[in-house]
Amino acid sequence: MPHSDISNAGVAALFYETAELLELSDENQFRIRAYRKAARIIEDLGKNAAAMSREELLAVNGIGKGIASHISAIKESGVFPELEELRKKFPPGLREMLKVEGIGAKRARLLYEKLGVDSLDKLKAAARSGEIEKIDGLGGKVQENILAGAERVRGAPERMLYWPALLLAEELIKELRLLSFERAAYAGSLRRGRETVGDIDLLAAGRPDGSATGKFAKLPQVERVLALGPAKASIRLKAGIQCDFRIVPGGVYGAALNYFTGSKEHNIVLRELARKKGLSLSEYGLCRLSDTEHKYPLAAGTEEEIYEALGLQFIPPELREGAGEVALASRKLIPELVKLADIKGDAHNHTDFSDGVNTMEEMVRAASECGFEWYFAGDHSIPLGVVHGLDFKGYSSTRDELSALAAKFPALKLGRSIEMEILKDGSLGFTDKEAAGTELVIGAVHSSFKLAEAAMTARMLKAIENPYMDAVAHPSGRLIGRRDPAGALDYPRLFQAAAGTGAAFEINGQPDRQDLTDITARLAREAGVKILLSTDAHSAGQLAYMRIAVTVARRAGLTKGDVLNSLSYKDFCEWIKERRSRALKGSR
Ligand code: DGT
Ligand code: CA
Ligand code: CA
Repeated sequence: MPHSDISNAGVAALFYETAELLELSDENQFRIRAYRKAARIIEDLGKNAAAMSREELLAVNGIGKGIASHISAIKESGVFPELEELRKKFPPGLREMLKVEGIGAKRARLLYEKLGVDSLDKLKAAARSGEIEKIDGLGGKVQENILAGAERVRGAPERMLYWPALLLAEELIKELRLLSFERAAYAGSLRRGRETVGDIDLLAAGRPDGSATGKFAKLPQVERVLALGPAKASIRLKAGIQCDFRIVPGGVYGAALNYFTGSKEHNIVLRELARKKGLSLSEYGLCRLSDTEHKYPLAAGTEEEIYEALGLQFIPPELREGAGEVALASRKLIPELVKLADIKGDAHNHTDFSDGVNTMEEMVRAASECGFEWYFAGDHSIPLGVVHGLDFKGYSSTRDELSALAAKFPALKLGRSIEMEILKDGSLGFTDKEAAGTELVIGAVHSSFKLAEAAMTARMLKAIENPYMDAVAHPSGRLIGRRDPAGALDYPRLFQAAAGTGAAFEINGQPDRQDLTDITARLAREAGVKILLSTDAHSAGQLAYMRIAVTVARRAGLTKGDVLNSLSYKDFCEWIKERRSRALKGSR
C-alpha cells in the first residue's frame, strides 16, 4: 500500500535517524551530511514530499537522485529499508543518549564499547558510580556535565515547540475547511504564541450533529481517539501531541474562542471585570447576571464585540497572560504590535559557506520570494569548533560573490553579515580593523557556555562595548528542552551597556531558541535597546521562522518602531553607520 500520507516531518525524522545511526557507525561524513541536509530541506518544503513525483522532487534545490529514490521507497513501503538495517546494529537506547548535551556519536560509541552503556538509565548509573571519569580523555568535569545533561533529558516536559504545533494546527484547520467549517481556528496557548504548547485546541462554528467530530477523528493524522461526542473530540495525533476539537454554535463562536484561548489567568480578570458591571462572561457569551441560562447575550459572536462591551480595547492573544493587559486595555494603552507585514528583511542566516545547507544564491532567491525588501546574507566567523567559519578574507571574497548576484535579483537590496564569534574573554573572531570592514556584525557565543555568572556577564559586556558590535545574537544560548540558558546573565547591565553603544539585541526565531524571550525582550525595549528579529535560517525554508520571531516580539509588546527589520534598506544601513560612529566616539 502506498504511504503518500506520510508527512514531511515523518520523512525528515527517518533521515535524521539514519544520519545519527550512520554517525554511530563512524560512516563517511559526506553521506551523513547528505541525509541531514535532505531532512532539513524536506521539513521546510511547504508541500508534501511523498505526494510529489520524482521529477518534482529532483527540481527541488538540494534533492538529488539518491534522496529522491529513498523518498519513493518510503512512499511505497512506509519504511526506509536502509534505516531498518542500521536499527538492527544498535540498541535503541543509544539514540536516546545522543539527546544528552555533551554526548555526540563518538562519545556514545566510546561509552557503549568501554562500559556497555546503551541507555539513558545506564548512562546515569555509570556517571554516578564514577566509571565515566576513569575512561581516558573524559574525566570528572565531563562526567558531571553528562549526569546533569542526562537528568535534563528525562525531566523535559512533554510539550511541543510552537512551530511544529503551529504547522500541525494549520494542517488540521485545512481539513476542517474541507469538512465545510467556514469558521475554524486554533485557540489555547498556541494562539497566544507560547514557546511550547501542551496540546492543540481547535474550535469550529457549526452544528454538533456528531458527523463532523466522527470524520475528524478518522483523519490520517490521528493516532487514537481519546474521547468522542457530538460537539467534542479529543484525539492523540501521530505527531505525539493531544488535540481537543470543539464545535460551538456560530452565535457564540467569539465567546468560545475567547474562553478557549485563555489564558486561564486572563479569563479570570475578564470575568471579574464583567462581574463589576453586573454581567457574567463565559464560553456562552457576555450576559446579564440575571440571565442565568445565557439566553440573551449582550456580546458573543466575535471577540471584538466582547472586549468592546466590556469597555476594553481589543487585546491581541499574545498579550493575554493576566499580566496587567486588561488594565492597560481599559486605559486604551495597548500598543499596535509589530506584525509580519511590517518586516522588510532578515540579517542573520547562513549559506553553505559555513553551516547552512543552501548556496548563497539559493538563500537570496528564497529571500526575494519571501517578499523582503532587503537581505543580509550571513555566515559564521572563525574560530568555530565544529563548523567551518569564515575569516576576513573569506568574508570579502564571498561579499564579491553576493555583489555579482545583485543583477539577478534587482528588486532585493543585498548586504553581507557575519555571526561573529564572541571568544571566552569577550574579544571577537575578527580584529577591529576587519570588523570595521564587515557590513554587519552580529555577535554570538558558541563555546565555553558554562562560565560562572559574573564571568559570562563580563564576557558579554566586553563584546557589547566593541564599537563594531551591531547586534547580539541569542544571548542565553538555550535550546528549549536540551540546553539551559547561560547561568543568570545580568540582563539589566547588558541592556544598559547596549543602550550606551546603540547595539541591538536579537530575537532569534529558531523554534528551539526563541532567544531573547518575551520577558527579556521586554526588558531590552524598556532599557532603550533596539531589537533585531532573526530567522537564523540554515536552509532556504527556514526563512519562514521570521513568523516565530515576530510572535515572540508581539508577546513582548513590541511595536514596529522597536524593531530594526521594519526599517527600509536605506534606513537600516544608516542605522548601522550612525550607531558605529556614535559608539566609536563613546569609546575614545
Ligand atoms: P497548554 O495547553 O498547557 O499549553 O495551555 P492552554 O492555555 O492552552 O491550556 P488548556 O489547553 O488547558 O486550556 C485552553 C484554554 O481553556 C485555557 O487557556 C483557558 C481555558 N480554560 C481551560 N480550563 C479552564 C479553567 O478551569 N478556568 C478558566 N477560566 N479557563 C479555562
Ligand atoms: Ca492547550
Ligand atoms: Ca486543551
